[in-house]
Amino acid sequence: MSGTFGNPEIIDIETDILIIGGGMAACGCAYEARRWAGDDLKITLVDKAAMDRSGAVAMGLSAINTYMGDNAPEDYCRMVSADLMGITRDDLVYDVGRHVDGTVHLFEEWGLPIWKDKSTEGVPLKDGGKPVRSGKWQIMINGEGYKTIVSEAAKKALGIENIMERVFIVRLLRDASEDNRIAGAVGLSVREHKLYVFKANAVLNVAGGAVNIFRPRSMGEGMGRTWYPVWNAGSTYAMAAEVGAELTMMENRFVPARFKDGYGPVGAWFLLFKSKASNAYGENYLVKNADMLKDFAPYDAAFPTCLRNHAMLKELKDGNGPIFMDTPSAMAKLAETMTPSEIEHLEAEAWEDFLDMCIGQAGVWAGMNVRPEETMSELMPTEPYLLGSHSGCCGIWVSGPEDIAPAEWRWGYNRMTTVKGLFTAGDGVGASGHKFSSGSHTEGRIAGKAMVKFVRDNKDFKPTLKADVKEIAEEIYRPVRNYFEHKDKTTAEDVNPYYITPKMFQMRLQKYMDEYVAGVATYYQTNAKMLEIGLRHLAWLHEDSRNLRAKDLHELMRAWENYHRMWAAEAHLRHIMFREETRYPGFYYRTDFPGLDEAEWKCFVNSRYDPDTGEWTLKKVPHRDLVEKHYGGGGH
Ligand code: SFD
Repeated sequence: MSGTFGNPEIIDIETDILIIGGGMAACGCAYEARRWAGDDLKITLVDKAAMDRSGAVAMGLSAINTYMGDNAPEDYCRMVSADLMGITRDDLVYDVGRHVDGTVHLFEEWGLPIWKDKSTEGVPLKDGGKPVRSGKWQIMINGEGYKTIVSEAAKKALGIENIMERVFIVRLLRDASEDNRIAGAVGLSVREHKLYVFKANAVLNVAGGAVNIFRPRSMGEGMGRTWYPVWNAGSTYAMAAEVGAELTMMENRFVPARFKDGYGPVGAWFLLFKSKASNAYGENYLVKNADMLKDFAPYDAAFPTCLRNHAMLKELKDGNGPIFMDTPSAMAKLAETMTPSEIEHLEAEAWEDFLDMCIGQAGVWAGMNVRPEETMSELMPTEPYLLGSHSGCCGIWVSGPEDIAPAEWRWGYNRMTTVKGLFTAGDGVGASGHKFSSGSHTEGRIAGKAMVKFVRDNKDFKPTLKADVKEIAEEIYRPVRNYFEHKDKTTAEDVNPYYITPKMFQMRLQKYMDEYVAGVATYYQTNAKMLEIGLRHLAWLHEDSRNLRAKDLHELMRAWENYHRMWAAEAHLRHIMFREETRYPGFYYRTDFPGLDEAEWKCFVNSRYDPDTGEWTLKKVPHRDLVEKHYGGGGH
């Protein structure tokens, strides 16, 4: 690249449907859209990584967290609402619930090994096989190869010639002749000196959640270790916001309590192995702090994830940490009724739980001489993550299913955003968490079907780009020019007054978010004054984003990833600023509004960035329950 100062080859691609991302939702869309499209529509999928191992399921998973089985979708709506403090879209949640089992049956057909109860060993789920449940909604799998299996089906559906890997989409493109209409997207190859300009009739924006916008607990040599994947860089939210799509519940975040340092998931330990967590003195912190949780009635009855964190944080702040997961007692209890070979199998499973989906945790255990049957492990609330598919619900405001969404939640095609032709799913859809891997794939399928209909109904649309492609190319390659123009002005390349490395830019963002926007530094607390300062810093950071440098294509991707992180962070901050209550204690606290305010704030918060004026507006959107709610005993 040296010497060219960034004039990439520009390649134009026209397609009917463009899928941005290659994760669970993207794979679902690819499979379903192809089924409905027949052979006359062109569908193109673009992933910044390699689909076999891209996205949150890259390492694999040991459970599928959403499988209805004998449960009713209405109950699923109740559980999701209870866990997310009452503000969710029942239409969207129900829609996932009624279709998700069909998706899991497909996974099994494609080769995913699903654990079965001994009584129905070898019988597929769809023929009456009984799954091994680790909880009311979760089923156990041998999921090391989960993503490879799911992506194989997507590749087969689309044909390898319609899949582009290692292309990072930087921004969506609006149409020149029709207002508020999507027309395509532009992305850079992270392998070749090429820029791709896509024109499309419909676009699915499914690039995952946002990780590393807050300073992570893992620093130095552990940097890069997080719970949700570091390669979820907020692209979904940033790109949607930049073209004026309405966002919803961006104040919501997820702060998982996980095994310390390795970020190992706790689900199987709590639910399958029946392990218990306590403070340093062996006290059950949920029982001990039950009275405190009553302040958040009626939601306390179901022990939502944020309130469990709230109790844990109280112990940590009171000096009663660390929090321990008592793995030895749990394993000893299970072993009471087991033969030696069954015990050996149990011990293997304890390790496999991590080897299936969080290998780093197995590494921490091995490196620290931890034997789960002998040694307790610490749990820790992590840095915050933005996501819409796991135990969080931030994302984009979408049109609901035709048959059940009330008029105010339906303006077109299922899962279409407020920008015509732009769809989303999985982590992208707001106000409907707890979809997980199977639900995200399902939602991708739902969107895929709707997109085919949209394209057919709009078959005369000819995308024309509002933006000037040459200017965009200049802008996207600016970090490369910044580098080549200035690199020789100092002796240490990374220390240069004329540019900022993506890594340093990221650290600056993380510091602001950590210190002003309720990160771990302040025990997840913030107030209006702190947010004001945080916003000011973000505005300056935005100005400085023009000075990002890229010394190679990999760093060019890093530069734009961090640009996306910055946008997602700003949306998060603005929403927290707007919602004057503490709806999610344990995830974040507005210390100036420490209580729950049902009368004023039992509503969605939606925001929109106007791409023509550069102004953000935020508003309250009335909430309603479509399924009757009772919060006692929900649990998940
Ligand atoms: O243990 C661009 N998840 C769990 N789901 C379950 O069903 N069971 C579990 O056991 C779960 N757990 C869990 C989970 C995730 C992780 C990381 C851990 C543990 C450690 C959640 C699911 O994985 C999650 O809900 C879905 O994967 C979400 O799907 P989707 O499609 O919304 O996001 P994705 O899969 O991450 O895919 C994103 C894709 O976008 C690409 N991409 N491509 C082009 N241009 C750009 N700018 C892009 N930016 C990103 C990515 O490469 C990727 O392909 S447990 O906690 O409960």
